[in-house]
Amino acid sequence: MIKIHPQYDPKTIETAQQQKWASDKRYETCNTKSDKPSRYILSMFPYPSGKLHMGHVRNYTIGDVLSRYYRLKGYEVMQPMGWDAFGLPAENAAIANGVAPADWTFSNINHMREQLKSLGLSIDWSREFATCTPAYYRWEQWLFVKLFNKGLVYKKLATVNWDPVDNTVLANEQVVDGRGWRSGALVEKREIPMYYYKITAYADELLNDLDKLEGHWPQQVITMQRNWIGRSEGMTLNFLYELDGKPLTLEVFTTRPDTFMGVTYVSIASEHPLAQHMAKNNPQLQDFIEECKKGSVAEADVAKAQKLGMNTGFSVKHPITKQDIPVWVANYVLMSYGSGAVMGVPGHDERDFEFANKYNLPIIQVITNDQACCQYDTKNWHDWYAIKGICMNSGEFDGLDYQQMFDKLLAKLEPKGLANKTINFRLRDWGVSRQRYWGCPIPIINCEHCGAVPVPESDLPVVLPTDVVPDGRGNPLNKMPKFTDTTCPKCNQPAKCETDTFDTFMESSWYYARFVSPNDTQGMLDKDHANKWLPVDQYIGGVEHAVMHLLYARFFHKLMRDEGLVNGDEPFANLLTQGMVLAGTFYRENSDGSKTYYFADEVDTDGKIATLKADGLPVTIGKIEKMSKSKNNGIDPQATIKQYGADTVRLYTMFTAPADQTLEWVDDGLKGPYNFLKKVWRYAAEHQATLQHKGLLATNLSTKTDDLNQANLSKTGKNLRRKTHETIAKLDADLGKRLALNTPVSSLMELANELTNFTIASDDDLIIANEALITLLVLLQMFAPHMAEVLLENLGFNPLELTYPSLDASALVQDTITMVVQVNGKIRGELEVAPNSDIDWLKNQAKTLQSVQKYLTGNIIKEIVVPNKLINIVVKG
Ligand code: ANZ
Ligand code: ZN
Repeated sequence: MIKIHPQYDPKTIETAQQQKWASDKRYETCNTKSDKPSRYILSMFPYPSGKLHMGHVRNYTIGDVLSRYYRLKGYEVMQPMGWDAFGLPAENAAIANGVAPADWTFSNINHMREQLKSLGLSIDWSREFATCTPAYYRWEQWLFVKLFNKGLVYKKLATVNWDPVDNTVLANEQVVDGRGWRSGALVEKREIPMYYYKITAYADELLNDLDKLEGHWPQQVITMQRNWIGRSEGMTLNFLYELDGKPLTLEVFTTRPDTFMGVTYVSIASEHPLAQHMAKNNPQLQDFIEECKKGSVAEADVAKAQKLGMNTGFSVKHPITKQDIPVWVANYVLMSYGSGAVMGVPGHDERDFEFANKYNLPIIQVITNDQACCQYDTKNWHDWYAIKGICMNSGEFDGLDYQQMFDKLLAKLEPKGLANKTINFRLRDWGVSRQRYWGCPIPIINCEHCGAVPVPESDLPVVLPTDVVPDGRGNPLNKMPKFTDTTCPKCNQPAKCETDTFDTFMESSWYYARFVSPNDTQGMLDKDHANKWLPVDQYIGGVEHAVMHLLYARFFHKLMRDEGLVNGDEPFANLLTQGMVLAGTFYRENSDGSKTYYFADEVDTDGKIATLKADGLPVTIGKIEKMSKSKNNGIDPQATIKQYGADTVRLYTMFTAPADQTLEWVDDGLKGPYNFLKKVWRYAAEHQATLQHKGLLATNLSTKTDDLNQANLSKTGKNLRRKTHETIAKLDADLGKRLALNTPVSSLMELANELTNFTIASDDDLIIANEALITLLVLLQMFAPHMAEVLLENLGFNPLELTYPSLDASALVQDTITMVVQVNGKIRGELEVAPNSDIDWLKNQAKTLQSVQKYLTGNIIKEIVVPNKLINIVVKG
């Protein structure tokens, strides 16, 4: 037998264990059917930024604990890992350091893979892939072509941020205060053709299927998805006008047709065709429209921007009152929503009120409500905002409520073609074109004669050249005839390859599915393999991906389903959103108001005051914030693993906070789990020595628990057995049902405490201690896999044969209970008795207690027994 070193030495054992797991391919899974049920556990894959952070550590440890749990429970578990490898940071690094994005990315991957391995994750590395390889992205191109031919992908002009100095399109985050982040040039808006995925065709399904996820996904995420899809029921209404003698209509979308009689103006987007038309003979309006083009195109920025408008001098007729209504161009109207035109009801809409107030347009109250707080007045207007009620100042509609007005208006105008019941979604089609180099090429050939022609399936993939160092001045692919020059597949004339690449959300939308057959060269997915593993049983990731990523992945799943590639409607059966990892901050304020942040190890602090080690002068203790580079409050996982070992880091991140809540990192906190592991190690070593001395085997003793005679066990022995089996039941419920990963660690610590305090006084006691230790180690193996496995192996167990410890329900039964004895409701004594003892016997026992007898000074008129709890004797006299 191997001799256990009594000293816990994480460094040596962790490296050795990791090498062993790699060489025996312990965690590799196969795709053939097995008689075991399967579980697919997936933590969101990382962007290869270069360095693992604590958020990763938390994310991947949660996935790993659950993977190990289900393996013990007899499941075949797949836990894969890959790299979300396209994206802007690689191009920025290229600009800063002159390295090719491909080289930067792959060297980061190599580094981060080693970091991940040092955490001891039970990952199936045979399935690893990076999304920037043609073997992966060719299938994204393949699907694009299929969808293009089905009409689910289309081309449309779109507005982008344009940097006129660098001649490049900027992402929203590259626009800083209206200027290009690199050049400092004022950013312009430009219209360029882009490809769109028709996600709106799936809007209803994406919304309705959220019902299926109820109870399996965090409610907050479901709500965010619902809001993002944003279904609004309302009406399109038409105002009338004439142009060159022709009768025409201007369409608006409203969710409040009940306010139709309160319209005092109509505002249209600057891109609206009517605005464009009016501007032809109106240079001032032309200038204003140009002005609207400036600034960010992000919807949130549009909402925040100051409301600006200009009267076109043109008016339309209200179809009921026949009054003239002025038409304004306004910067807050989005061309992409509804009809790109809004009926202005400043009496009841917040933005319209602000606009009308600014430009002195009339404000009319048309809704009243007895519940409203106060007299309607434009000064307390805000109290009336968004209130539904009864129509007033609305002529023939006076006195009607929302629904009545809705129905009457529709009945009146629909036959004339002036109104329609309309459902609008806030969700927009997904623009997937990016004018970037480091992404998946869009497989389109632009031909002068045939237009946009998809690359034939047999010519896929369109491979992105990797020996390129972008300089930030436009897409380098445009300067590479080797890439762009081609012939049109339709007419065989010279043509150009598209140089735009896909939004990187495309790659992360289906990687979960590719893991089932990562090396398939024949198709996007292998259907049999997909059937075996999908949907993902447990998905784990940050709540920051609650909207976009999850929505796009759900959309892709439905697209792939409709291509016949996967079954089922949803990709992720269960979702856990892990909380952020936070840490304290230390800073000094500079004379210009900016702050210089210091790392925790540069500072001496008692928690109340802090000084900088370098100069001994005070620094300010700042807020506890998300670990970030800008605040210098990140804790390096690698350094922490080096100091304590991965097992301690894993335990610490699991038990410090519930998985879905924020975790406040405190370096000193690592000592607790570290000492716990040391204690378990020492106990196991002593236990092994005892067994060796007696010529016994732990594996052998383990089989003897069934033969224990319950009746003859010592009281302390029974208590330890009960604790052992309570722990088995508790962890099963915590991990399998409640997704609680912090409380199991405390339970294991409690079990270890009882075990180390237990005195072995008999052969039976030794069997019980042995059972407790083996149970502790098997369960601990999920959290601290390196040390637990080494200890189990040293005790003679084969780690490949470990299963979740079986629960002995009889061990949970308490064989005596304490009952309270009262006289006239006051506690006068206690009885140690067997549970469910005979009631009459209990009454007699109670009366024999000395402490009780003292008070039985009169006639006993009543004896009440609450089973297993109390006995109350009522006396009088
Ligand atoms: C009149 C009105 C009165 C409105 C009122 C609201 C309250 P949701 O709920 O998000 O669908 N709207 C319509 N098209 C728009 C566009 N292209 N750009 C900006 N705003 C637009 O919002 C629907 C409401 O947003 C519509 O209902 C319209 O204003 C405005 F007391 O019409 B409402
Ligand atoms: Zn052609």
